[in-house]
Amino acid sequence: MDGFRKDFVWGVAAASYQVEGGAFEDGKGWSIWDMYCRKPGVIANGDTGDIACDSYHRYREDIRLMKEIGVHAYRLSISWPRLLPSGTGKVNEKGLSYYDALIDELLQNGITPYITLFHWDYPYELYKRGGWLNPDSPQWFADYAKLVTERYSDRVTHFFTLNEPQCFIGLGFESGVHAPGQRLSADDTFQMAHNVLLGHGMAVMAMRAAAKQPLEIGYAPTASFMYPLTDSLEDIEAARRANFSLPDDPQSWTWNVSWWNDPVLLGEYPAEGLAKYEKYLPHIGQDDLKIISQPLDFLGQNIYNGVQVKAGETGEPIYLKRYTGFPKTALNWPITPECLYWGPRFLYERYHKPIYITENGLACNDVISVDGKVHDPNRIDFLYRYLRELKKASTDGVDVRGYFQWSIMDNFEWHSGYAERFGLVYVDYRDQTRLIKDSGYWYRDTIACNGTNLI
Ligand code: GCO
Repeated sequence: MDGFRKDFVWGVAAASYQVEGGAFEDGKGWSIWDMYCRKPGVIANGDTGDIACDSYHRYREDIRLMKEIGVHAYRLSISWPRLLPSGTGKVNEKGLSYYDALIDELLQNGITPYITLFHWDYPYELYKRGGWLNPDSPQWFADYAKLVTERYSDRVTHFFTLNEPQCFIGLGFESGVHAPGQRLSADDTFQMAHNVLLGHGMAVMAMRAAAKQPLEIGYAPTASFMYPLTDSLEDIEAARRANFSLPDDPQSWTWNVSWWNDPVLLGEYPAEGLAKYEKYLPHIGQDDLKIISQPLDFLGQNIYNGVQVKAGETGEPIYLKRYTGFPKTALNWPITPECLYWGPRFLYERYHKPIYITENGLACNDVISVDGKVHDPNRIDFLYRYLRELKKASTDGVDVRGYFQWSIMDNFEWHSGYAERFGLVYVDYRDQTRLIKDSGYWYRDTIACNGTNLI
């Protein structure tokens, strides 16, 4: 294929806690993020998601802006404790109605909703019961997935189960810089990870059973992707090896692709990890892998950056140092467009699943200029370079179905609070006014020509 498929999905993404606000309205229960943000000193500037972008009230305006940009799809997440204030049991009808209205508004504007079930705002009541360590936690998640499906699958057909398990386990329970801010042992984090994966599989089963029409279900992990220094077979193999290998440190093991993807897509934990982490692993039940590897329709993948690799003497990956002055974003993340070619390619070659890029973007120090506009040439340049790589992947035969830019608007960037601006739309938090940035108009033009401008 030359370039992107004709029905390529051009989307934008956001997540409930980062944009909604309405944190204590209409019967919503507390999430671990509502709690965590109240802890002194953990979030930049003492920010919270209590109000965020106030999308709980302003979603119509948000959707109007999406329409102006011309996006085909919106990847949103549902706040679990808004639907189930205690995480299980009693349902909050007002919470359900909020997403009814949001979905209907999207559909009326010709924008397809892609729903992520869980983007980190875990119900606090379940956390008090042990959260993902509780043996019932997979079932809790499956019950929630069933509720979502029963309510919305008449209108919504695309779902992702989990967003970035690497982060919500690694940052939440290993390094402790995200909610709930714990530092647990490797025994605990491996147990949690297994329960999370079981939860994913059980949710998929529950959704297929409750669906009112055939659904397309995927998963949205993240990764930093290694890309080869040259096109030599040796360098490519070294980069592939690096991408699917596992970290040695059991206290910081969650940053990897294969422990999270192989069980889901290949039905087995990677042998390297089974050997390396043997003494920390939980009991893995006989049918567990069958449950975890429920057939999926596609793989979602969040990709922001990567590391260049070359082959050493015996083919081993050598991670290359970046040159002085290497391009970086406002968050000091390296700008490495090649990861949007090699990431999808390596994933496709290993898992043979259609791919959506579920997140990609950058933080810039955007300001409203004297002319009243937001000029963000760095974001345009970044998106141009990254999307050009993704287009090349598609041309080279990788089944890339769509791309969700992160994010439709500036929002609550976790422990960085509102200090980092990731949006195509600028948000003035003093009064919640929204302004499409130059990059938003550039994205509109790119969508309009299906990426033929990416040369
Ligand atoms: C993710 C993150 C998003 C972040 C974005 C920028 O899914 O990666 O959780 O919520 O805001 O990645 O850091």
